[in-house]
Amino acid sequence: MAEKLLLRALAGETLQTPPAWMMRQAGRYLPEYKATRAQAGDFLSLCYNPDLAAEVTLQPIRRFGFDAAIMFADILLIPQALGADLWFVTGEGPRLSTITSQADFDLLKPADPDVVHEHLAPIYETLRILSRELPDDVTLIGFAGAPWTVATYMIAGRGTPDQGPAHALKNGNRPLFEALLERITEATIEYLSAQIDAGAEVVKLFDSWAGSLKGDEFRRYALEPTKRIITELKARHPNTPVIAFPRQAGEAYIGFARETGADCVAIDNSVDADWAAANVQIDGCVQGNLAPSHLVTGGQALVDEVRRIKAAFSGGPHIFNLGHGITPDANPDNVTLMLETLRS
Ligand code: 1CP
Repeated sequence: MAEKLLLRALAGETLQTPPAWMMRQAGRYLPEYKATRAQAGDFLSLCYNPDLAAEVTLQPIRRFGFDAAIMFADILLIPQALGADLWFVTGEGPRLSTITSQADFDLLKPADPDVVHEHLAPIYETLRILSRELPDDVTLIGFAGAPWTVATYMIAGRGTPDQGPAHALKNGNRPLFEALLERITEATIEYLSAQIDAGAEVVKLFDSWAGSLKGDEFRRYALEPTKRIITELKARHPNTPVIAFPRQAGEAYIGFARETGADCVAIDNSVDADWAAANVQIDGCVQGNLAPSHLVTGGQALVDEVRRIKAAFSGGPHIFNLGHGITPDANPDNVTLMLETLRS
């Protein structure tokens, strides 16, 4: 059997048709996802139910035939494993207990492997089910949030437009901020390593808020923790590729793979594909970068943009994806059109 397309692209091969998957491909734009979620009760119950989490992971594979499946879970399960309270407010998003003082931090659990694994055992079970049930040509992706992005939620207790509370803690109590980042980094290494043991063939680090760190702070709090996680994972699992997604990094995408050891850099849609091909793809595989809004509007504009991105990256290794997650108002028919265009 030929090696899976996604793994070939990650190994640096230039393919005529790039492998494709979508961020948030299991999500609320799919009626079958909404049905399974209703069956689970709420979002977190879905994440911690291995049979149902595996089922929603498989739904977009069955419907569309993507080249990769990303396990269904969330980046905020790590804070919960460390002892933070976590709940989801329907229609609004996640809520967590906040960390703004040393006393808050002291309540967190240590990042010991046993602590992490005890809480996250159902996620590993989801991966084991998926390893058995996925079609032979589909690659299984595990993931975690990057430390800075996870910290922004732990500090503020919710999603924030400008990550203001996290910047305030960083500027006001740097030792505490750095201790929190360190705790998350250690837990993330154990979590991703166990995901690989449970069957993840690739892991991805989501640094969704990397773009709000500039200059030296981008290096210290986005690039360095990513590098540390990848270095440790490569020591334990030398053959497992890592995708890094420092979203909205702009110019800082240049050299990010080289400096962190990532096998692939995922780029958001604020960056032009021709620019990324010239400046980022020179170092290896890139993933991206269709604007999710095209899957709402569809039509000729979608077709033209898929062709343009495919052509821009055709000179090197490329994984076709969106620049960010698909939105709940997207039309599934546009996903079909996207893949037909890409593969024709
Ligand atoms: O009600 C629902 O069904 C909730 C919507 C939802 C979904 C489908 C959330 C809540 N999480 C998820 C799953 C999820 N989250 C996956 C599963 C796999 C897939 O892609 O199909 C993944 C990889 C994530 C990662 C994630 N969660 C990120 C990083 C990627 C990104 O989108 O930037 C972030 C920032 C989160 C936090 C989170 N979880 C959910 C929401 C709505 C948010 C964002 C909250 C905010 O900032 O306001």
